[in-house]
Amino acid sequence: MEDKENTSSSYEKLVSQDLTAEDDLPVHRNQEHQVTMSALRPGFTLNHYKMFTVSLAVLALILLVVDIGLGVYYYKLTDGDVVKDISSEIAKLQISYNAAVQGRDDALKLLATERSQQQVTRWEHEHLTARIKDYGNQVERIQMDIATLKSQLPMIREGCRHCAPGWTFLSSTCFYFPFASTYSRTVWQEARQSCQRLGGDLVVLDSRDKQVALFNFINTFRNPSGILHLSGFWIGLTDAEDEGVWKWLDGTKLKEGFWSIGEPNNVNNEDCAAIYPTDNPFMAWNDAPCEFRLKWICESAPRSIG
Ligand code: MAN
Ligand code: CA
Repeated sequence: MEDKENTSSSYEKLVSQDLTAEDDLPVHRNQEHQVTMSALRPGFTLNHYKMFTVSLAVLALILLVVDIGLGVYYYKLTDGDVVKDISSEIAKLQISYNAAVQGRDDALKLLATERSQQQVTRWEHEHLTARIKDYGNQVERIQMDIATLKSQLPMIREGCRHCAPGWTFLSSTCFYFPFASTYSRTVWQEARQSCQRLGGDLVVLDSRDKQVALFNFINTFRNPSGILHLSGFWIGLTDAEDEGVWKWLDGTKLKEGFWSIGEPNNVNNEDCAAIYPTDNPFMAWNDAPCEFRLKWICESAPRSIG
């Protein structure tokens, strides 16, 4: 109360002073009056403070509400369903990612396996192509063999009709070729007896047809690395009775001989003749010592056709 009275009296003093001074300073009176009123009016200042305080309180309340709201929102973000959903989504994405990586690795392994398999298939293809070519060559050879055997069929069939088992029908005659390993080379006389035991005799080559037929046959057994004078086959021709006079076993004299160049030369008391596999069917005979051990060829008359 004392303050209010002091303030009120001070205010009255100031007003009276102000009114007194108005006459002395007429020029600046209104201006100074305004400044003094705004700065010193006590009722207006108090309201202003009250309003200011209320405003501050309201602002504080608003900030508090906003703060609580942010807190709630933060709680929802950090501990609420949204975070849970995001974590769950991340976990799902991680699983999907792991599955995709696993799938990629599996696909890479499969690709490597497929490439390896493709390489193997390529090698197999090359190998099979080479084998097919080889088979083609074999088929050609087999077809040629079949054609040869077919051409020999009539001869074999005829051989069965006209010759004893094991004998070959060639040039209208039955021949026996004791070429098997069970027959070792032997002297001329023993070869002849062997043929006789089989029902024949050593071969008589008294025609070009027979000479060519037998020459071709023995040439299939030619051994170029063998010893030449041991590669012959005894035939039924000898000059043992009369040197230089060659006779067949049936007693007929030789008319046309198919001697090699320089033969017969009788260089070693050579009274027996043999046929050799050479390059010329009409130059294929040699006279050799009858004690030489050679292979031989037998002949027998065919059974009559009928
Ligand atoms: C060589 C030649 C023939 C002879 C034989 C066997 O091959 O001299 O004339 O018959 O040897 O001695
Ligand atoms: Ca000779």
